[in-house]
Amino acid sequence: MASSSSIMKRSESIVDTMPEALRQSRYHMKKCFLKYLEKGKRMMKLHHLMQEMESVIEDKDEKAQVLEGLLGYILCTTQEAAIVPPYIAFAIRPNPGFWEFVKVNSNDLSVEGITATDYLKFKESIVDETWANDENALELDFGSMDFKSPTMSLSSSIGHGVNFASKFITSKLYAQSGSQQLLVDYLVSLDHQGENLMVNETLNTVSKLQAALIVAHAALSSLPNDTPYQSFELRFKQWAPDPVNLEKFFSRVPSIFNVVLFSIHGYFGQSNVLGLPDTGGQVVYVLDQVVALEEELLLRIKQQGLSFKPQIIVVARLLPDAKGTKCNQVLEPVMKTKHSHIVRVPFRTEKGILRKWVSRFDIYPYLEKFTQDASAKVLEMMEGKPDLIIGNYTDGNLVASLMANKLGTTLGTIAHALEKTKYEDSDMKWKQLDPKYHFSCQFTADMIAMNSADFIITSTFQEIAGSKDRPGQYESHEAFTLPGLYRVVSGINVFDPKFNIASPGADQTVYFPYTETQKRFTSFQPAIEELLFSKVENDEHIGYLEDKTKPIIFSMARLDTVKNITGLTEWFGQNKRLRSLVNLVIVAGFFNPSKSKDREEMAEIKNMHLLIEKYELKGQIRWIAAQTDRNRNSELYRFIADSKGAFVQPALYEAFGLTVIEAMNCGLPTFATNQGGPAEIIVDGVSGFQIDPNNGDESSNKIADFFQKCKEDDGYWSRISDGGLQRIYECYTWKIYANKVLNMGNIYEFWKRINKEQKEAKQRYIELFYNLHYKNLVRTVPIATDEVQSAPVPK
Ligand code: UDP
Ligand code: LCN
Repeated sequence: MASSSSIMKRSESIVDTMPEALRQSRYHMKKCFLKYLEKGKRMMKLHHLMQEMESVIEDKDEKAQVLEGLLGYILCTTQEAAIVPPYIAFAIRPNPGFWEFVKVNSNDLSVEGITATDYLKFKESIVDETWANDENALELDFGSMDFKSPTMSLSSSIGHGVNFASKFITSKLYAQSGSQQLLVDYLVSLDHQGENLMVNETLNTVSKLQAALIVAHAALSSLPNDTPYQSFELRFKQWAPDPVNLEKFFSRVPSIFNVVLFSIHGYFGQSNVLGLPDTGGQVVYVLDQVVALEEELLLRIKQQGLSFKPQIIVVARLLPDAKGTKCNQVLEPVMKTKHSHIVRVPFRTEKGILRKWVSRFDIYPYLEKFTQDASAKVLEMMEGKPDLIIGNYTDGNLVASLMANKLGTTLGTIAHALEKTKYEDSDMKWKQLDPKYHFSCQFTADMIAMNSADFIITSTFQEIAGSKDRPGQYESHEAFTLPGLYRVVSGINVFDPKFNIASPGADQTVYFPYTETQKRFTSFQPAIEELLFSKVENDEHIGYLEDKTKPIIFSMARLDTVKNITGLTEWFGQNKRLRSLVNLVIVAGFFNPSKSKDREEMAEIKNMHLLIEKYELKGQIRWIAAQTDRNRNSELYRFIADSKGAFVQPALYEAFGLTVIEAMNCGLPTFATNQGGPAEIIVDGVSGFQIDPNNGDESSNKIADFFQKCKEDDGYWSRISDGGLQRIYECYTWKIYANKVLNMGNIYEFWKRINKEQKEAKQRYIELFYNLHYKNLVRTVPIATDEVQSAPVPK
């Protein structure tokens, strides 16, 4: 494939270079474009474009020539094309966060650069021509209020918003004397339950504060008390703000004591919940996050010389129909913390409290009432407003944004997954998908929360701006269309400094290396032996392992289609070499499809059974039902490490992938999908391996090669295991995370003040959108009813 640098200069745009590129291959391109047009109006993805091009250019050398030229480069950076004869419009993404749109006339191959808005209209005309041409079709332009706000410009800055904001604040404080007053006002405003924390009203101007600081410093310094100001004036000048010191300064400012987190859907609890529908990594993430945030808050409060107690509340849904979990309890202390609680608030409808679980896709009708009830509860428990509100996932983010807006609190949002990118063309096909998934509500709620957020916490760069080949989850919200409903011409800008990467970790008191033998939870060993090796088939495990001496490849996930556990089972089934080297152990779902409430899970369960039959896997596979005890699970990872095995995470797409870092923390060499977060966590061949979930042969051979090499090179397995651990300690710990997130809370509180006017204008726009549009969409989602009468809420 041609490299862009060899054929395109940085300054050149696609619209400038495409005419020449088409001219060079005019004969083939005309044929190729005719082929594209053959089926009439439609959308085509890159692989379709390539496939059809390859079918048209038969000669191998000619094909290579086209692909190696400029045209090859342009095509390879194309994400999709919209065909409306005689035109073909291309959406081209030369680099993460950078897009160009061009329209080519297939008759004369003339090229015209078009705007994102025109491209969207072009796409819409494929499914709804009348609406596409309607001059009054609703267009959303969240960027229109951002014209005064600073944004970043390089792909490499994406996700480092705090650095950018610190630099910007520094230069503003330095350059404009008036803006220093903003900082003074901020410091004066810092209080905790009415008690002034930093400076009092008598020091409410820059000059008064400066004077006071000078006196304070003089008193504290080692200089004799009578030393004249002039003799240390120069040193004071050197203390003028710089971005690094400013960030440090903000991390010391006592502005956060009370934090509210929202994690609403699913079963949110501390035991027996994992593996239940909609209940996966988000729960683990939020609980670990609370422990880490509390620890960091306590440390900071101590460093600040204060004696306040922090308070963290996680607000989740109260589920009377708790299915053996504690999700029907209103209040529950968070384990491993002293000052943090889970507070559960029920969903209320006209008929009373809803008892049963509802899928995250059907959750919208309950959220407004939930926000009101949750806000009242939080204000009562905290005896005042929180200092920071953080949402998780669409539902939690929406509720967090409504509450933060009402209370004027700084808002952070987190999206463990944005559903829009999970389902191909989910925006264009929204009408078709809405009865099942209610994407119109979900994408609208996402737009509202993202734009309300003062900062957005992401786990990886990929989540924001994707990789070279694949747009990021947030990037896919920059411009998109729901034909017939609205067209988003600027949804979110990935160069906005609100984006920050703070990757989670894994609880290291649970997930520690297999070599730390004195810490190991040895009491689980007999149960694990049974789980893996007994020949009995029951509700907990089916299949068996004939040769117990072989290393094990292990995978654990919810049985969602996207997790691709069935894909891994099929790769294993098809690869004789791999089967001769290792056994396969899967922890996922359960075995009876009729017991599942989840549409996708049912299909995956059936498929697992079919694959075990088809490839005659019994004797080489052990399929274990979902496991809910994380201590035992951690020992399972370590047990597999003892067998010199590996962990495999084969997902079609994974936003982050907590199992990947759990396995790596246990010292288990890990193979993980190259689609999404794991591609950033693992440095291929050094701290683990990346596998392509869309290329089963290549992936299963890569795993087989590893085990082959381990046989030939004694130290190989340990080198990869150590590489994984090193990577974790450097980048993926909760300590690093908590420090970053609290810095965000501090910096963006001030940032909000210096960008007050834009923030307020945007919020008005969002409110309008919420009231006039979102609420109507919510009315289309059916309200669930219980078969039995609603019960009183337990205390
Ligand atoms: N998990 C578990 N039992 C299972 C499946 C998963 O305890 O049967 C845990 C797993 O250890 C991890 C979390 O659930 O902590 C899954 O998080 P991940 O980020 O891998 O995926 P998600 O489910 O959030 O998409
Ligand atoms: C949800 C997911 O799908 C995972 O990729 C993440 O690891 C998890 O949440 C925690 O953020």
